[in-house]
Amino acid sequence: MFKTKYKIVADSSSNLCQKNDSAIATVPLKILTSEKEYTDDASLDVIQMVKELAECQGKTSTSCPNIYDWLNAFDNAEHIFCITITSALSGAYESAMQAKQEYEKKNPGAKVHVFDSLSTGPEISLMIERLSQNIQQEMEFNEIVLDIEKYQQKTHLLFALESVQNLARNGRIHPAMAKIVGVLNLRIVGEASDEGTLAPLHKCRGNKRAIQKLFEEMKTKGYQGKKVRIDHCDNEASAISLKNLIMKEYPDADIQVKPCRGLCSYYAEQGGILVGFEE
Ligand code: X90
Repeated sequence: MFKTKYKIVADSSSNLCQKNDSAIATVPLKILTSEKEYTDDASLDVIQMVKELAECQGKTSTSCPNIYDWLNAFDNAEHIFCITITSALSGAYESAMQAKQEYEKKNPGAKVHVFDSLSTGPEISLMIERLSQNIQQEMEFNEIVLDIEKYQQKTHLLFALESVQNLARNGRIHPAMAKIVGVLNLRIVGEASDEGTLAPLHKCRGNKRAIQKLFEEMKTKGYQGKKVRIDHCDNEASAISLKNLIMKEYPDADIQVKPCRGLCSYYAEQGGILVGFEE
């Protein structure tokens, strides 16, 4: 017998943290140093981790959930919608697909669909919100899958980063891109590409300029006043100035700001801003 009918399971790159037995569960990635392992769950003190990492001399890295982490989070539900960080940069999608196969084999009648977000953070939040709505409206499993795939075409992720050291050191960006950042007061503004990789768009001097560029890029990509989700790494002030800038032109826009959890904080680094929005 199944415990629940529907369940949404995402990884911690979504910047949400929820227990395995809640309707939306999040599965932690890990951040590793030579001395310590940080599990990106509710018990992680993210700001403390960012501080410790800044002082850390040695090599650091991350690891994705394994098949058993996913299976535990599936928690005996009948229908599971699973969303992972982009498969272009992480093994999370692969391990979730293995978990799906295992789970469906072991639980006849169970259905698991794994979405490759080709993105991370706030764009995953938007997908989760849409999934919750669809479940509430009692749409069919296959209908929900199709709706989310269509929705994904209409959502985007932009970012502004002050440092891309951790991305470069772990081979997640082209070395040429790492060279152009890291200069004092320079921000890189970019997007999640259609292939789910980081694509740089602009170099900006200073925070204010970066925020303006983010908003310009949003409009170029078709933003017209719908939902925006802004996740920041220890930079609420910039997140709020972006929110205010958007509200000046679109006073009724539904905009929410939240801090990054561990995985996004590690890669977006101190000051980083991620923006997910609907066109
Ligand atoms: O499996 C693992 O160890 C996780 C690797 C994740 C690598 C990339 C994380 C990026 C986090 C940085 C800015 C937004 C990037 C958008 C990419 C599509 C956030």
